[in-house]
Amino acid sequence: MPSLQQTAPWKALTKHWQAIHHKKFQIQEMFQKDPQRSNQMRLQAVGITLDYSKNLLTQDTIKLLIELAHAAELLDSLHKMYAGACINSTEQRAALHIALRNRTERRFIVNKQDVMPRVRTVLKRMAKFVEQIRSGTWRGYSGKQITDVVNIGIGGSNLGPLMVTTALGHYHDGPKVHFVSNIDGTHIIETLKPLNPETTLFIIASKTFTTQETLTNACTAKDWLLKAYDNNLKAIAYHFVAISTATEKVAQFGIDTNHIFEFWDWVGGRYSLWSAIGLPIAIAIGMPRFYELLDGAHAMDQHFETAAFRENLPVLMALIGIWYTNFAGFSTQAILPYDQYLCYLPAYLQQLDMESNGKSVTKAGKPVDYATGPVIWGASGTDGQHAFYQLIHQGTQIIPCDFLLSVHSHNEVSDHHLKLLANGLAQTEALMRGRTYEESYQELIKQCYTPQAAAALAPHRVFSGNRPTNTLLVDKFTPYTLGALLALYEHKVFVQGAIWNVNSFDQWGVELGKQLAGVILKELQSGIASNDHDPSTHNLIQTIIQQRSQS
Ligand code: G6Q
Repeated sequence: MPSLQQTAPWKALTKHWQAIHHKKFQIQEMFQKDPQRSNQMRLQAVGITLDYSKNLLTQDTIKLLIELAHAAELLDSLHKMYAGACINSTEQRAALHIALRNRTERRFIVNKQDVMPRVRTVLKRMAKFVEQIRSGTWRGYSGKQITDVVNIGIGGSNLGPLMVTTALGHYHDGPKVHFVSNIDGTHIIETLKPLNPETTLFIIASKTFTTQETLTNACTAKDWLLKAYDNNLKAIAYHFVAISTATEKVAQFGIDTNHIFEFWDWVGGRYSLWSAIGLPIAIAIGMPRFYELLDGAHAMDQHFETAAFRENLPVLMALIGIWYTNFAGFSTQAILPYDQYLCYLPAYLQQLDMESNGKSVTKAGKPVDYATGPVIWGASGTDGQHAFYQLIHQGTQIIPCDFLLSVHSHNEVSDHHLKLLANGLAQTEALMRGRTYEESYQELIKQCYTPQAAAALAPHRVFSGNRPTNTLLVDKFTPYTLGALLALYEHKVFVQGAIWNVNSFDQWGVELGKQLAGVILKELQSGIASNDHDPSTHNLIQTIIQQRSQS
């Protein structure tokens, strides 16, 4: 395969962007020139409608982007993932999160073995446990029913379950579920404050069971529990379960090995909410609804695998992202869900995308000579409108946005939802339409400004417009549609990684900081700062040591 920049479609796309830019392409004009644009740039699959017509592109752009996908052998990468090949080459692992939500008899093979029997066994064990907790047959050591579940995990062992549990808040009918991730003692102390140890269950979620934050929080939780039970170690078995691939380490920590929910090295942390890592979700909403979440994701997996690129939601969204990142030079992307329940979605997608594609070497370890993963950020609407949207509308950077809307709300109270929808749609329209100087000036005159005052104010009220957005519309954010939506973004990230030829499934960038933190921790504990640091870090360590010794 030639280097990406040397391929014919890449060269054509570079010229194509220059032409679009040069001609001052206006999305609004494209709607006038092509009455079919809105219908043709709209795609529906698995309950999700994607309107991508308000983008800086034409049908020719899509055609060229699809050629780029072919030149980058996307289909081959897709088949490799579905075949359980070792696509996470730096860690010698497959990436088979699709197997976790496989709802058919299909086999998924890793190292010549079908993983599906083990997947189903764990799901059955989860179902039994979830039922015991929710029905109250599982009791704490003193015989009381569990009212609160605290998930202790971080990164992929936290963000996915936290986001989905919150996103499906409407369906909660089990014990209250809490999440502790940060090593900052405040997180666990504030979480435990209102809880009763006798009615609290801890889930220690860690793939490796070596993560400093999780193990530190788990130890604090254990101390808190044992204090309530006069240090009676027997209580641990009633109040602690673990989700991990590292059975021995869990046992060393003191958790009963019968209370371990297993997953496997072919499940990446940020792709793991579909595995036993989803246990807190299932406890909150019940197993049937957890299965619906898997069903939605599975339906999207099938769509991704079988739909032609032109009709393929993840592929199209990925290609539009590549168009902006590599040819237009837009380096960030905003995720704007108009749904309060989806408040953690931007943070979740931030990890999914930035940890997967924030890479600067190819799979072969050679430096890339093109941009890779963009900065992903955002917040739920309408709050963002009163905060950072200013920059999206009038700033000097162009920020492509994904607007996520639902036709119906779980909370149809008075006209809240229509107002929410009106705001979301209005933003996409305003971003595209903009407002000229003349329009601003005339509006001000109508509002009885003097011509002089109107002329002074009008430039501040000009919106350049022509700012690109995708709109994703679902009927309602149910477990099924949420599952489909998350799988859509997972595959979008996969497609981009495949085209950029980076390994989307490793995360070596988190290592160095961890190593250095270990060194600094020893110095903070001993009160002796070494001279091995740069002067800035050394001085900061010194200052902290001095100030802590005075208090
Ligand atoms: C995700 C990353 C990372 C990981 C956490 C927690 O893909 O690998 O976010 O999930 O570092 O790791 P453990 O689950 O091993 O504690």
